[in-house]
Amino acid sequence: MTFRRNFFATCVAIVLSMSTAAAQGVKAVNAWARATAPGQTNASVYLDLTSDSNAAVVGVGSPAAGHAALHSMTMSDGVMRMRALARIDLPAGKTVNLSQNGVHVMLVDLKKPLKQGDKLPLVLSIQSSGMSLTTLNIEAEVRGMDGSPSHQH
Ligand SMILES: [Cu+2]
Repeated sequence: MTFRRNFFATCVAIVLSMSTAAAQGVKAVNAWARATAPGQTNASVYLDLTSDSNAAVVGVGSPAAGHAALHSMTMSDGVMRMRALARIDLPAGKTVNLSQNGVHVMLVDLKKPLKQGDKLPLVLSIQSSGMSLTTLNIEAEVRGMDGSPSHQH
């Protein structure tokens, strides 16, 4: 079983690295997530995105999680509300911060806990203004658990 699992993980890694390159003109920096608390199986990932031309993030995935989604979060009357987003627009030349406004990447069903210093792989689907789709592979840095508490769903 161990061998089969490792073999599968290697295949996924190769496929992901082959689809890199692409997503011309879109830069992702400062990608990070908090280390998970014991028993926590979901995580929010934050990053800053800048596109040379009008584009949008239209999907997200991660080999480290069973499911990934684009989310927005708002507080109203002290209650945290989460909403799935179909897309995050990236206006030309403007840096979009996922974290301000509560927009984040949500990972659900983490395959293992996130520990400080880990690299967390993410694959973003980017749609250009010409409607073509490309993928952008990034690695988020796992930071310590200090700071505001991560939310649960
Ligand atoms: Cu969320």
